[in-house]
Amino acid sequence: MSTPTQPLDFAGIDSLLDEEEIAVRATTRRFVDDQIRPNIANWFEAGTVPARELAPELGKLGLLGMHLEGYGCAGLSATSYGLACMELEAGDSGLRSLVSVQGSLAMYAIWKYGSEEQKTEWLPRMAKGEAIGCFGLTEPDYGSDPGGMRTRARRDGEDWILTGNKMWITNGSIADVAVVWAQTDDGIRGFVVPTDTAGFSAPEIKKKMSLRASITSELVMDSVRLPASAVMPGAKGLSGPLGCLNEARFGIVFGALGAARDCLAAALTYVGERQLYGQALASYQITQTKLADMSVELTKGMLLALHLGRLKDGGGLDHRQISLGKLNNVREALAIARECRTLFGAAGITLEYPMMRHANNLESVLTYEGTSEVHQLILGQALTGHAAFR
Ligand code: TGC
Ligand code: FAD
Repeated sequence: MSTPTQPLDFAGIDSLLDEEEIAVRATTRRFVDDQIRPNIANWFEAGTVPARELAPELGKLGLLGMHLEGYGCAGLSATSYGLACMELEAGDSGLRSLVSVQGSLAMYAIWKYGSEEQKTEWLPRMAKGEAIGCFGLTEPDYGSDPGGMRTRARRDGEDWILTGNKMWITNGSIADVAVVWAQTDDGIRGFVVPTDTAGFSAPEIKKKMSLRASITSELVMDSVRLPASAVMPGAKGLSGPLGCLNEARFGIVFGALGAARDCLAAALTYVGERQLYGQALASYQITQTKLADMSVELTKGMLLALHLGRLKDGGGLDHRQISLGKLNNVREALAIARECRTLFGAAGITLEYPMMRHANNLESVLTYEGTSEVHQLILGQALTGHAAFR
């Protein structure tokens, strides 16, 4: 029997988790409490994050590529991975991004589509956080519509010559290896590109108001010469990169709720302490209405995330169900972050409290991994049979 008394788990959803899931969550939460919370406001303000130092720590905890089997990866369940994402994003969406891009995009691409040589070369070091990966799909003119990408790889004898620009690439400037998607005579293919290859550069994008504790970059590929072995044999066509996005989107379904939970936790403490008109802010009906509604949305989002996790672990999760989860949970998390911010008045706009930082981060989360409109269109197509993208 669960008791509905935990403010942040009102429905007693914890009782649905198994021992492994609770242990992964506790370990990740401790890491975030010890290493992220004391520093995150400063990193966010400075627009930086010590990703190279954090990666080996995350690797030691088994959080990099944690849902993959073999090659030094932890081989844990999808639900455990989701719960870890939730704790990481309770710290900051930038931290979850670091882990998502490493494990669900760069490592997953190599794990799923790469040659044995590519897997043994990169995956063990990436799992340890000794090598960092990035995932280059988006281009300046092709974000929601990656099928139109202009980056091209052409054959030159046995070699490939890769030319083009990718935009908004998480971890780009610090990556040791870039998974880059390009048009070829044989359709869209993925390439494993060591970032020290001549002609490859990754200037960092600055002046961001969101995901400030995350590195975002452009990838410039100026006739990058690659050996024949650089292409990933298992991916042909857009379904290759989209298959990786399914993994990262799944993590976000849980992750976004971590940011929302962190905001609600801060708000519950604050409204109990803040005195207005001689009474605690918590004692007013309008405050309680806000808190109740946010608790309802957090609970619904968590039930949805857990259900999708169970489907994924059972092997029966459809990518359109992931779209449903990503659309709902990011949208509601952003609404919760903004609503919590109102409860703090002016104090809510500072980095003393997490709401504004989470809300600003969630603007990126709403956009990346498929914008909310793209996920609405995916659901619209599933519901009606009509594709309305074009
Ligand atoms: P469409 O014709 O529908 O599909 C092309 C081929 O792909 C297959 N497919 C999928 N396969 C696996 N998983 C999915 N989710 C799939 N969706 C479609 C489809 O069956 C087809 O296969 P085939 O064999 O017939 O060729 O493609 P479309 O060009 O009409 O595009 C559809 C659309 C809109 C769904 C897609 O382009 C899309 O999802 N756009 C959004 C792009 C996006 O999400 N980009 C994210 C970039 S990475 C990122 O943001 C990282 S942020 C990370 C962080 O910091 O956390
Ligand atoms: P656009 O596609 O230009 O969209 C603009 C607007 O038009 C949006 O509201 C969109 O929903 C809407 N729209 C698009 N198509 C339609 C349509 N058919 N009908 C109606 N409305 C439509 N990409 C990577 O490849 N790798 C990364 O690591 C990565 N990291 C990122 C990190 C950050 C911080 C951010 C912000 C982005 C990152 N991205 C990454 C890019 C991200 O995936 C794209 O920004 C996203 O896919 C949207 O593309 P766009 O920005 O070009 O917007």
